[in-house]
Amino acid sequence: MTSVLSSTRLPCGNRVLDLAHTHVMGILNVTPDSFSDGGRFSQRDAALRHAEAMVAAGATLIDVGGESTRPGARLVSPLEELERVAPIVERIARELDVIISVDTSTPAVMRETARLGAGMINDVRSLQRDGALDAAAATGLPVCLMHMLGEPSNMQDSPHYDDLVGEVSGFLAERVAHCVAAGIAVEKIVLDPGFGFAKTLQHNLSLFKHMESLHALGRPLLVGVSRKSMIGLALNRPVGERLYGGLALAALAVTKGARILRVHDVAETVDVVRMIAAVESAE
Ligand code: 9MG
Repeated sequence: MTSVLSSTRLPCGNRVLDLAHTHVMGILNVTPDSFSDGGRFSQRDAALRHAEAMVAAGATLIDVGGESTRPGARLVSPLEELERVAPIVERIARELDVIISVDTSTPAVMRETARLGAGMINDVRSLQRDGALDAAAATGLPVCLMHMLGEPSNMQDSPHYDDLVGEVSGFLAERVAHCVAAGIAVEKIVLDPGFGFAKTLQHNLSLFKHMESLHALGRPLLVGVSRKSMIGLALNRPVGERLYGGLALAALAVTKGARILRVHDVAETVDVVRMIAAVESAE
């Protein structure tokens, strides 16, 4: 397995993530349609129960997001996003033993959720929104920078690359430089190729195949492919039938050195990670 990390310890608020091995990050979407069978309070209870189940299944991080990043998704206001995310972050921080990652590009959400106990910022826009670099730096939290071109509303409009891996790597290297200039220590940065973001099926497959090239950037990699259309298109499967394809990619990602897997199906993915670890640790 490939590893060029100078340190494997990633401080995430009041917890430390040991990146010597791969972790599973459970996805917790708190958009209005995610837990839709009741009023706001029962939706929050349902979200908390789902987080609790993912932690029991072995997730060491929970990624809480209040804005959909699917292709064509509409933007929500900072206030609406904060109202969705903040109460859940606060309750998870109080009630569960897990690192909370907040999936946001919004400076006010970064600042407030850090105050409430979040341990990581996961920004699909790589801190490119006005004020995001400064807000993330002020929290002192680690950040996940992801490759995407454009916005979720237009990113799938004929994406084109002359040198896919070189351009993804160059983009991430440039974002790392901006972070460091803004006062975010390089040791606090996690990188993500951004599968499904501004990429065709062939782009996604090729980037996955050559993922190891991104280790040259010297930072841990997070991979998110769970239930995504690259599985649907490769196997001709609707979203409800993408588990086995996703687990195959999870296993491949681990062997290619990914340190965090962002997934819906936590228990199944934890088994994949543990099984690989059992083989790796054999004589
Ligand atoms: C929020 N979100 C959806 N897909 C994602 C992915 O692949 N990586 C990261 N970091 N975040 C994602």
